[in-house]
Amino acid sequence: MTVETQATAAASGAGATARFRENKHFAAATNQERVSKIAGRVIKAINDTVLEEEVSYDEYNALKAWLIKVGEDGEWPLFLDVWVEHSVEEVANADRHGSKGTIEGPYYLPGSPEQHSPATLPMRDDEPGTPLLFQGHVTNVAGQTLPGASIEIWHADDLGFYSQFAPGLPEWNLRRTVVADQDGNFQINTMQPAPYQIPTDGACGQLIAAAGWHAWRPAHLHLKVSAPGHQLITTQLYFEGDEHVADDIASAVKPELVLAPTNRADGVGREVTYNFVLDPE
Ligand code: MBD
Ligand code: FE
Repeated sequence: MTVETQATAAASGAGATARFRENKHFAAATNQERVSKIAGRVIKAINDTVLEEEVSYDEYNALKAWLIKVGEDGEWPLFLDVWVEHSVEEVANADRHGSKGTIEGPYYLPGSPEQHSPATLPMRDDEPGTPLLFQGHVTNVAGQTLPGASIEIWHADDLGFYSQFAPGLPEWNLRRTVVADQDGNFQINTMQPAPYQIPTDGACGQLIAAAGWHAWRPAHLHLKVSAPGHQLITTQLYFEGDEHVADDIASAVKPELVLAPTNRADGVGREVTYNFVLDPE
């Protein structure tokens, strides 16, 4: 048994909650009209559900106990990112003409070590999985190369664990900020990630089991791509043939984001090209 299999929902949830508090600085809600309208609609949607489904006291108390447990397990970031963030992202990126974005998820960490392309993500000597060369270039919507582009990349290992959210992994395992060359080209060597199951032993897992759903996300690379004068895009890339591409628990797959890697001529793993297009600021 590797150390990663000792990861618990409560440990990764506590980590995700702590990182959210550290890293996300947002203005307090000051627009009373917006708060009243949005909170009012959410409360009404819950009440409509109770009335239409004739929710019992047993069911109401099960909900109350479960909501308490989501907090105790630190799983509010996980719950919201899995079941709500995709709609927030759809609204936020509706006007973009460049590359498609998708959700950030709960396991991003700012400040990963920087490396100029060609780069190799930090990994263990015996990192399991199939080597993957991920390459491409970064342009604006007119197709012009963007010097100074950078690609933050993070992903789970072959067992589905993210560094700093599971015990026993090197601090920045499979996380890097890659600086593209003067022509906006990048080459990143990593391991192809595996399909990913969200923690099953916490409150979110309890809901999934109780509802008879599944806990899987397709294998994915997470990315934040930026260049001076352009809007940063937060996205994910998936892999053709993965059964969960059509059935992602987080509803975060878009057809434009599915890669089809091929075997490398030198026999060492797989390679794939994906080009990013950034919208102007
Ligand atoms: C993940 O790795 C992820 O990307 C999302 C959105 C939710 C849970 C775990
Ligand atoms: Fe993820």
